[in-house]
Amino acid sequence: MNRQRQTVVVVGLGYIGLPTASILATRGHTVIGVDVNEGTVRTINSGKIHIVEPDLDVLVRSAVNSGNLKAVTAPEEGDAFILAVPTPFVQESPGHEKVPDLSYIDAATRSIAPFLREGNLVILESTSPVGTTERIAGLIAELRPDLAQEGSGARKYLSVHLAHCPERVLPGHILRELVDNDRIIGGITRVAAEKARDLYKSFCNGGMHLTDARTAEMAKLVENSSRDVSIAFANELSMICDKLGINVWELIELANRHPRVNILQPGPGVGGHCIAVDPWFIVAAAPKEARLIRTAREVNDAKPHWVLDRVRAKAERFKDPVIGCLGLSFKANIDDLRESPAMEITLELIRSGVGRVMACEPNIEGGRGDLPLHEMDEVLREADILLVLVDHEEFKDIDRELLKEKVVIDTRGVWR
Ligand code: SAJ
Repeated sequence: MNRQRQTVVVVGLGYIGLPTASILATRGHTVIGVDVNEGTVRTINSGKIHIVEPDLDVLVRSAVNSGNLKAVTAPEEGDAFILAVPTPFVQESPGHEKVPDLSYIDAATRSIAPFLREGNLVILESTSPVGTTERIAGLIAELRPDLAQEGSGARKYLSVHLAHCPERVLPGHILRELVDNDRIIGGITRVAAEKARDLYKSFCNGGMHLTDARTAEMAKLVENSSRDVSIAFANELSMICDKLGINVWELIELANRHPRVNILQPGPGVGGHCIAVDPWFIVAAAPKEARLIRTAREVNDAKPHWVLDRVRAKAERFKDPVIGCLGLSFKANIDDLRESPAMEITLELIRSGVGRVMACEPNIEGGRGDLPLHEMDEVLREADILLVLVDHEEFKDIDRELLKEKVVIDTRGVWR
């Protein structure tokens, strides 16, 4: 393992940047964490965290206490720079295409450019469309012509080393996966990939797979698209089975007994900030060719509307229906509401006045904005329609006797 200590500047202290900065600091590197949000910087410097992730608080506290991690609002000089900023998409109105928004990456690049020195390593970790690492190289060459070798194509002969090393950790298990997962490391040059590998080796036990930057960018997009397509297949099956009067959960269980079949689980839609976003980057780059990837996105995005139609149809039977929404987060046993289909469905039920909505989210205390939350017992007592939106552990052991008088719409197969 390479133990060479470096000064690492990590730009963006969110779900990926903060754990990465902290783990680097606890492995002996001097880490300068940069975030534009002053509140975030203050929180981290006091040894606390602004996001929810198991054990991250302990890691950050130990990194800050060691003196190796400090958070600041503007970059400084260092040996290596890691960019871990968001890459959302913007909805373009004319063709309703969704295109990647690279403004955070551009801003991060501009912010580090004045501090770059010859021989520095710059790593892009943010999930990015193919060509983004080259774009960063171009931007650096433009902003710092002194770092581009005279008379050459600036991108190719930049005297800083550039690599893409996409993050692949699963929210809820970030600290374990940061250490154990394999890494794909795509360098603009081979030397860049090797330098990035040496840095990751200081905390990562997984395999290191070196490639070029474009392949690494595409690999990350493909991983999440592959999962999206598989979930879309399960979601489509659930709608077909509903029409044909077949229990989709039993069907999938049986089909998965085939040695080469592994169907995923249907749900109310696909949430989170990754799988529902990244496939669009492929569609935007190759709209004619990416037909399956696009359709999968559309199938998954349409699922919440299908669920809403089913609730509306059942609600018609009641004069003043009480609808109990069980779960709001984007997946089981977390409190993260980003792009959550459960949240989308619950808010739409409230907005369209289908009935009185009682929402229950065991992982969140109190309420969420103007959405009051209820205890599970209360919802089970009062609801006419029980809508299961997330397969939280708490819902699995509910006494089936309590469900007998209810209309149950179980989008996750919790009570299959
Ligand atoms: N879901 C289903 N059915 C399934 C599996 C998932 O409906 O069988 C839904 C979930 O309920 C959730 C959504 O899909 O709404 C996404 O959840 P997830 O657990 O599949 O993935 P994320 O978004 O938490 O994390 C993914 C991971 N990617 C892959 O597994 C290929 C993670 O490794 C990535 O690092 C992360 O995206 C990311 O940051 O890109």
